[in-house]
Amino acid sequence: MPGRTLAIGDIHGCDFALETLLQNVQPVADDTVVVLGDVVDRGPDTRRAIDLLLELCKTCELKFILGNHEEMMLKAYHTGEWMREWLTFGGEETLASYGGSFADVLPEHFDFLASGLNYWETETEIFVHATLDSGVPPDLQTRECLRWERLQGDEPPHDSGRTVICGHTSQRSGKPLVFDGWICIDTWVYGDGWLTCLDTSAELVYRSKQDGSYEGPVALEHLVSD
Ligand SMILES: [Mn+2]
Repeated sequence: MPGRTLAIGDIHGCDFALETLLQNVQPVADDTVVVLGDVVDRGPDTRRAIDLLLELCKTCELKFILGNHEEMMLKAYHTGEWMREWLTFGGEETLASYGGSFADVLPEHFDFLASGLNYWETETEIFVHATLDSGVPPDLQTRECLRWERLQGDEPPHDSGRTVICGHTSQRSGKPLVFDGWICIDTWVYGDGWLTCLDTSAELVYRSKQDGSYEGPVALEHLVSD
């Protein structure tokens, strides 16, 4: 039996939500976990969230997609550009989790962030942080589209016929946004929402909160936003 494909939405430093989710979903060697980006910033412990993902790499296949927050952090680190913006949009919490400065960030954590993909695809899905231009193949998308643009909810399905699984546009309902050809699973864990994991073929949702709350698995169709 083939393994599961498990997409996880924006983690934003919510280490305990991630730990709770992984303890319940229990990825095994045949599973592929797709982390949709924005692992860093805003929440209380980015350092520990990345440690948990590095640990997870030893258990199963992990695909990490780069979010706009990782893009900001890497740009601030390498060039000094965007530093003010990044610190304002949650970078301050990230640095605090390491001890206060870039010098405290572990080299293997930078390596992990730098390994981030623009997107990842299967026969049936395209996984991306923010959104895609429906008429353009994934490898020709702009970085603005891949990591920055907000999902409006009325985009046409992608020309490839594959379902786009994305994060970035936080759903304050705490529920995935589902419409024809699209599933957004950024469900606002750093706010008052949930961290969502979607088993894409079974269409099952597992979700957790930073306070350790957990629900799942629940059928995706029972959870969709209004
Ligand atoms: Mn984002």
